[in-house]
Amino acid sequence: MGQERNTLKPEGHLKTIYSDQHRLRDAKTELYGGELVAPFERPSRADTIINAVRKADLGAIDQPEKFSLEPVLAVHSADFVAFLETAWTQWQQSGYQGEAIPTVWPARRMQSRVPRFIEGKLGYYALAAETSICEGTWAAALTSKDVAVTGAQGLLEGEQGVFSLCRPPGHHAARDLYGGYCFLNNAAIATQYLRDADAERVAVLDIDFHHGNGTQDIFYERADVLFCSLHGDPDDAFPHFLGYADETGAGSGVGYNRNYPMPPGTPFAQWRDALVDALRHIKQFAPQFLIVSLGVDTFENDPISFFKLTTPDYLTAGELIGNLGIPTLFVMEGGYDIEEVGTNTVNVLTGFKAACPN
Ligand code: Q9C
Ligand code: ZN
Repeated sequence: MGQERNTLKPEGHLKTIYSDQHRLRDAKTELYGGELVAPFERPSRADTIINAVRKADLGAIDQPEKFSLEPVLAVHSADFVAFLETAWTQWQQSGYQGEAIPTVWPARRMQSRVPRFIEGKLGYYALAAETSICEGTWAAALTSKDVAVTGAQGLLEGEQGVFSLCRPPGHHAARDLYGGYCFLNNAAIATQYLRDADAERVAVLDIDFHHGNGTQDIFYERADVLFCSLHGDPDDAFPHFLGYADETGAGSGVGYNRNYPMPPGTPFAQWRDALVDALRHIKQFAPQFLIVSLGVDTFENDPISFFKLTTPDYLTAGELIGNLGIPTLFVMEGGYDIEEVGTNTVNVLTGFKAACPN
């Protein structure tokens, strides 16, 4: 693990990685309820969160370092990455005036070839239609990945807790799929980066309201990465087609995937019991590092979700995670109540810090 593991860090320090390049992702449209609305996943989310981090004085706020595509290609397919890189240009060159939204998919019994034309490509690589691609999307996604990998680098250098304020989020993005507001899977990229450094086992705990289908898919056949996700039952909640309790892994990964789907109206007490159970399995797994896909769309006032967590509950959640004493990287995912997204996020980090002083 290198000598740097013993480097002294200031007491109670939790470093944040942040870049205002997230603002390059500023779509005008989201297909929602049969209308094109202003996206829920908007720049003011990250602005509110970074302001709350500053106010709480959690620790240093660092700019990300720039990383190559290597850590991205360790998780995503090269054709998918090339698609994301060029999608906006191709869409514009086709003469369309609006933002790029898929309208056709390789449904059951159809071909799974990659079509030449952008309309076909969008459907091939999209898992859903709400996530419009616009100018600046790829640049923002690349920086979001840098924020995550810089956070992982912090863990390798001996930090006990780091917060990567990623935007756009990542956990719905699979090896060759985007959607659910996600393009590159920041948490999965950070996880693989730690594995490729010197960590034998890494656990991913996904507490965003939505199932982390992308992360699950990426690590589904692997025993070196334990994935646990607490989320709205896919019977009722996005992404609908993954996240059931009987998805426990495949091949050598059997037993290394755990889903905790919960119904509409789930209160903190029930959610906390699921968290405690997931943490018990993570402890048993004894990972060198823990990645938390941190979404606060579990909040009672979240506009697109159906759990009933309250602002103080996030302190408790952070404390329970911190009690594990595992070096932890928090990677920002969802949370759409702009008013409280900062306070709720910072409460998780504050609870963690209190339970797990450096
Ligand atoms: N009726 C993340 O939180 N649409 N993505 C939901 C609800 C997509 C959420 C529609 C939600 C994606 C990172
Ligand atoms: Zn979410």
